[in-house]
Amino acid sequence: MSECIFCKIAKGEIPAEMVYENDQVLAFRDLNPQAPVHILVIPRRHIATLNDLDEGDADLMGRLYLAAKRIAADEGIAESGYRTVINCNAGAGQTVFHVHLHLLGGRPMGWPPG
Ligand code: DGP
Repeated sequence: MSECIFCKIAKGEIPAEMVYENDQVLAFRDLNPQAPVHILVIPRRHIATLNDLDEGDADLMGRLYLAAKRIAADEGIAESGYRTVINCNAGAGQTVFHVHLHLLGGRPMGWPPG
């Protein structure tokens, strides 16, 4: 998707503070952090929303979570605790239509989320 901002970050066309990359997944710091640690983990391939996943994406989605686990350890929040969130569609707060997992930590988290 040539207009997708996260595709542009994945291609290096827009700068981002990268914290992790592999052949399928990359992770960078959120531009508008909601916690001391706020990192977005995304697939390199464009998938607009969770609604667009199919059976063939099961391994890829597992890889997003494995990357999040690794980054949480690197960021020093694995033991204190962290939250992972994927917003799906506007009603849930999705503003960038390229699947991304928010990894948030470094402060106490309330529940339920807003
Ligand atoms: P969501 O609301 O779930 O779609 O989250 C989108 C997040 O993406 C939001 O927290 C802000 C972040 N974001 C938007 N544009 C950019 C950008 O150009 N660079 C970075 N690093 N983050 C961005």
